[in-house]
Amino acid sequence: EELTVIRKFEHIEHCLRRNVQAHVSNGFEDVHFVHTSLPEIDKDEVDLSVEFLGRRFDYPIFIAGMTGGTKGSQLAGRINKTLAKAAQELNIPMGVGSQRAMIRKPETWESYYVRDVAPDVFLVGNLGAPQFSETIPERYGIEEALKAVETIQADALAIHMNPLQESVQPEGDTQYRGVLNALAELKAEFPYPIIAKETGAGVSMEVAVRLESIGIDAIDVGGLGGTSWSGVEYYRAKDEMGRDLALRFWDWGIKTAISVAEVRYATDLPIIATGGMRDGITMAKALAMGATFAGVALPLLRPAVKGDVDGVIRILRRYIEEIRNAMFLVGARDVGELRKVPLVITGFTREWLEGRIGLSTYLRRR
Ligand code: FMN
Repeated sequence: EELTVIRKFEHIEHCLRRNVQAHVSNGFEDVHFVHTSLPEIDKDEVDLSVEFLGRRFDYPIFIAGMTGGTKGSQLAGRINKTLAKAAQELNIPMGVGSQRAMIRKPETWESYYVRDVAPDVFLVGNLGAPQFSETIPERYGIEEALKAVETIQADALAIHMNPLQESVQPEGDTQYRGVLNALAELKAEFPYPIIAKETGAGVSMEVAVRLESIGIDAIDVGGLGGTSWSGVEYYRAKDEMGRDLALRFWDWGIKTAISVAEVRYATDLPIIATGGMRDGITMAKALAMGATFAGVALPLLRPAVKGDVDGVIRILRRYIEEIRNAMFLVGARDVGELRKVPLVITGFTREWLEGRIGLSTYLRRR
């Protein structure tokens, strides 16, 4: 019972103390804008707002879910409230971390609760896909999903798909049988939007098509190239076998840039491009490729553990100004226009996409 709680605490420690990022890029270095010497717009008129699930947001950045339910609840509560204050100030959405600890120990609910400091923020709850597997006798269903959303007055629920992380940790939940079916049943009854999210290994077009077919409302691609959960598990491993396995799979997955292209090509779902998004030019590329948001987790953790709201906002404002500048330099007045600017795709990303999708069709209709 204590395990889930302690595990989350260890994750945060390793994320702060070690390098837990992928050793490979998220692919956006293969995506190029074409500089425009005559943008024919004023930089001041660039509008960064986006629409998502019926709401308007001032900026195309999503604070990805990280925590909740850690030991004593103090640390997690501080992180979530700090992120929430920044999200409220900027009018951008945010997620909380896995609410499994809260389902098990309802008294930890306050560590996920941010409505007192962020009354208007678009808040996304979080549960894990394996908990819905038919293999688990006490599997989650609509009751747990409602509890996750309503206890914290969230606006939507994220279901994280993390088979990579679970498969390389000793106590991992590697039951994934019947998850799609369970999510289809949940979606049919559940009154809130559901976002399916990966956690660092990316979503393929085949998976995206299945998620769209059961009515999932959006996909956070959570691609390879940022935080590596195998990396985190490598540091947590208890023996050599565990370390070897985690190390071998450290860079497993679909890069974020590639995942965005695949999901955009194969579905009409709104996309959150998370995974190694560390600057505004990269974020602008993700938006141009068809994402509605760039999602960020790890870079915000350090100021958030200190309760440094200004520190979180400073990082986000830097991204925002870099996105704005990139949009000006390609003559895009808003994110809609950004999706129509020419993009050049080279290297590994081009090769991958040529093998998997109609690259020119995708580039035309992204
Ligand atoms: N994703 C989840 O869906 N549930 C979680 O509980 C969760 N916990 C996380 C804790 C930490 C400390 C970090 C850094 C990430 C966590 N994530 C979790 C994954 C992030 O939402 C995100 O998908 C991933 O870290 C990639 O983004 P990044 O490269 O910007 O960190």
